[in-house]
This record gives sequence, structure tokens and C-alpha cells, in this order.
Amino acid sequence: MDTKGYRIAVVGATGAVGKAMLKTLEERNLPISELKVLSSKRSAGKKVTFKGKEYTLEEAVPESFEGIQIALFSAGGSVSKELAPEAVKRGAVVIDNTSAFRMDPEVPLVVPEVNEEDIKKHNGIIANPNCSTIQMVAALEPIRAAYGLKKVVVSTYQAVSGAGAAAINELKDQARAILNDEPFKPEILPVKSEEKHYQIAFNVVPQIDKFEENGYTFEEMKMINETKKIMHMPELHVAATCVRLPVVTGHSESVYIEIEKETASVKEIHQLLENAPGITLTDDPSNQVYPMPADCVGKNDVFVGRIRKDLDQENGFHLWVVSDNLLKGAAWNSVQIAESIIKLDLI
Ligand code: NAP
Ligand code: 3JN
Repeated sequence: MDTKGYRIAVVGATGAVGKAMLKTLEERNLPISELKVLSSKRSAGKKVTFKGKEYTLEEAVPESFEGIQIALFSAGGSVSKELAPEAVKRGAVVIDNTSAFRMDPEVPLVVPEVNEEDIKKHNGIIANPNCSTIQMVAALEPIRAAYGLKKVVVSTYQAVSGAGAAAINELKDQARAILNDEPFKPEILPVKSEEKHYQIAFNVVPQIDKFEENGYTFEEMKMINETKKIMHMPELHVAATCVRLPVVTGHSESVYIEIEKETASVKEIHQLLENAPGITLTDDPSNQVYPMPADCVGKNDVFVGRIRKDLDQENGFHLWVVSDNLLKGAAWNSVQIAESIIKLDLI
């Protein structure tokens, strides 16, 4: 532990994730002796405030990482591919929020409540999983550890903040336009770089990220592949359907699982989740208590409710899992990894 504090860089500091990253770093009180806030050329020169002090944004270039110990990246995959190796070359440990390195066998993909030990095998880069994957595996790990896991079928209900600051603005602008009977032109969602864009306000869009040739989207394949890697279960059956909703922040998921054990009860699963780190059990149907995004925004935990035994499949259970996608799904999980690196003396 460096008592003077760590030299930290945040790449993508003006983005939806980057802003949450700075707020989380502020709240956690991680000792910081130097903070570099990095962006593209567009935002260079603008100011951000951190712990009451103004910092000037700089364009991220290889030299930005001289002397940096921990670099938190959330500026897209191409920026990570170009600059993360440069940061590592200069002695930094990179915690990368993009999919650039997640499936690289040399790069640990970490949710501290599930596989913190994997951090020890890092070679400079540690990947932060996709937001939808993180909240699901955090909820499933205590159940897997107690009863084994055979199959997972998930449908997501994802907030627009997962697609960045521009998507948040698009939802708000469209909602205003529709309520005022004004015309509008979708330009960002479901995928900015695609030809077709669809209305998100007062709508539901069953596409997150581009389609792969197998009919699944990249977001769905991230959930499938990352879940197997984080849980060290290449044989696990996973299927995913990822859907965008007109919610600003907070991803929800309906998750169906089949466990190895034949005789578990809802009460036993309640007990497991009540005692699990990072999980808040919110499950009291008789009092209409269940997790909803509006109640989870700004909180670091993963909230689980609506736990039911399947009516036909003895080892089948249904869960409803909600979390703040910018916090546990991105910034908080990344800062947690930084805290783990320090705790495990890996810096
Ligand atoms: P965003 O709101 O659009 O912000 C993008 C950020 O990247 C801005 O700070 C932008 O700076 C910066 N940037 C863009 N091009 C850059 C460049 N060439 N060099 C340096 N900085 C550059 O997007 P976001 O929602 O924060 O997401 C950013 C990335 O984080 C995503 O692309 C994704 O890879 C990752 N992400 C991960 C998760 C997850 O599931 N864990 C969730 C969401 C996002 P300017 O102000 O200069 O434009
Ligand atoms: O859309 C969401 O709710 C989550 C999006 C995450 C995301 C957005 C753009 C690029 C990612 C990601 O982290 O998986 C990426 C990426 O592939 O880096």
C-alpha cells in the first residue's frame, strides 16, 4: 500500500462511464497522488472537477502514461487496442472496460465477487466484463458455488446509458419531441454506425450491438462467452436475448437457471443471496417488493428478486436481476478491481 497515493489515469473521462468512474474514485477515497483525465482531441482543454479541484482534460497519447500506475480505460475498443499496450509498456496496470481484450486467454476477465484470484495472473491488462454479464454472474455465483450450474437463459432489459452519453440525449430528446407532437429523426440507437436507426422513446428494440452471422448480436455473444470465462465453466449452456428499453440507467434481467442439485428451495436460495457479497435480496412478493432500475440507480450492489421455482423443471429457477449499469456494470467493478490489485499487493 502506497500511503502517499497512486498515480491514476482515466481514459474517456468525459463519457458516461468515465464520469461514473471519477465519481466512484471520489467516493471510495482511494489514495491518489496524481490524476490524469484523458479524452480525445475534441474535449482536450476542457475542465472536470474531482474532489473540489479542477483538472484539465488532455488528449490521450502514449506519453500520457509516463509514471502512471493504474490506467482505467473506457474510450472504446480501438482506443484500448492502441493505447493500453503503451500504458503497460510504461509500467501501468490497465483496467479495461471495453471488449478489446476480454476473451484474450492472457487477460483476466474479473468480477471480484466471482473470480478475484484471476487478477493474480495478469500481464498488465485486466478486463472489466460487459455490464449485463457482470450483474448476472454476481447473482449466479453464490448459487453455482452451493448447487452447481448447468444452464442459463437470460433476457435483458437494458438502459440507454449503456450506449453512451449520446444515447441518453437521444432518448430524452425523442421523448420531448413525441410529447410535444414534434418530428424527430433517430440517429444513434440501436447502433450508431449501422445504417438503420429506430425510435427508442416509448418503444422496445431487440438489438444491442451488431448482428453476428449466427443470428445473435455481439452483446448476446459477449454475455455467453464472458459468463463461461469468468465462471471457469466452458461447458455451461448459456443463451441470451438482449433488448434496449427507454430507461436512462439500470439494466434488468430475467434469468432462468438449471442447477446441478435436484432439491434446492427458494428459501435456501434466499439465504445464499442474503449472505452474498455485493448482492441485495429484494424479494417479498406479498408486499410487492422487487428490484426496479429507478430504485437501483446510484447504488453499487446487484439487486435480486422474483425468485421462483420453475413449475415443470425440478432444478429450474427464475430470477429478476437489476443493477446500475454504469456502476457495478462498469465504474464500480473497475474501481473494485483497482482496490483488489492494491489489496493483493500486485502494484
Ligand atoms: P461515451 O459516453 O460516448 O464516451 C466516450 C468517451 O471516450 C469520451 O470520454 C470520449 O472523449 C472518449 N474518446 C472517444 N474517442 C477517443 C479517442 N480517440 N481517444 C481518447 N478518448 C476518446 O461512451 P461510454 O458509454 O462512456 O463508453 C465508452 C466505452 O466504454 C465504450 O465504447 C465501451 O467500450 C465501454 N463500455 C463498457 C461497458 C461495460 O459493459 N463494462 C458499458 C458501457 C461502455 P471525447 O469527450 O473527447 O469525445
Ligand atoms: O449497450 C449496453 O448496454 C452495454 C454496452 C457496452 C459497450 C458499448 C460499446 C462498446 C461495449 C462493451 O463494453 O461491451 C463496447 C465494447 O465492445 O467495448
